[in-house]
Amino acid sequence: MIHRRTMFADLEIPGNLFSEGSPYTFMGLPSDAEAFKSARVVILPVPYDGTTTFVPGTREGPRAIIMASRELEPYDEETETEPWRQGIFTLPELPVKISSPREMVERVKQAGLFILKHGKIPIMLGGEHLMTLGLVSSLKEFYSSENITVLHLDAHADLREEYQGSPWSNACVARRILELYPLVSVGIRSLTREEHDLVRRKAIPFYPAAQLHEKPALWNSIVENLSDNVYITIDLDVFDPSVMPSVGTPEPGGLGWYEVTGLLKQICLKRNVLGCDIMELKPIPGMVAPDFLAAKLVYKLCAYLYRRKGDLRPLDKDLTNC
Ligand SMILES: [Mn+2]
Repeated sequence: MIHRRTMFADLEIPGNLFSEGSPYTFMGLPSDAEAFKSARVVILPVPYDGTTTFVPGTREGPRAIIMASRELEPYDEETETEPWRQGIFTLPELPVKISSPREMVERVKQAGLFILKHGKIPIMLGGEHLMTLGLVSSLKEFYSSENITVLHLDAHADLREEYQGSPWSNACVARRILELYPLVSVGIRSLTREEHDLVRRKAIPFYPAAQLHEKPALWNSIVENLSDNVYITIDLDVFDPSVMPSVGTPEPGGLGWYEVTGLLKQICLKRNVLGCDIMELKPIPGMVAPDFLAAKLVYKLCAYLYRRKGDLRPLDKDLTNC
């Protein structure tokens, strides 16, 4: 067993970027240097909930997902694959800087650049949704292509310009992302009048949960609104609270398991997925089903991603310090 610090020294990670962190890995898969080299997917746990305003606790999310992942069946019956064989490597938890959400976003960005530089697909586990901005920022810096869309699965529009006096809040994450890439929002059922006006003004492809419920044909048009390359961000409150109660701001009328996984499968088949995140798990002690749902969702994504990565060209600049 190679000690993590030694391993990361070999991989030229800045010494202070990653902590010793949790000893746990997704599905208990190996965490040595060889496993990193051969992995296609890299899991980045970000246990941060510094700007959460209602009920904190998503800092426990990544660890709960990783713990639950140990109960996953390695074989995926739907795709008839064993997704772990493509290599799923789990980084140690990203050290948290609780006092500065902006600095935390920057840390996520640096971790994202590290993963992308090594030719891997990042899957971030949260933690609060603002951290998505860090990973999306790493795509912006790494890829030369503008041909990227962010698919946003969420109960909330998160399009506020600022919230409680700060632009660095969960409630603003989609607005900040929109400053970087086009956005497609799915499953929304809570937003302000101003947010709704913005959706119309900017003609954001927008799929409220109620409309998807009333017109199932709408599901097919979601993929058509995505560009060739896609980043997928999933706030777990997009699911109905009956299957996903472990979130800070539950909203009735959410999506079901097969609706979400069916959409993800279509996207992975028809588009090039550059990275994903699964955010906002706030574990409820003693209730394992939601934690397991989140773990299985990660594994489903790995199964659907089990295909050739496209040939996006990284930006022609020096990223060796990432
Ligand atoms: Mn939300």
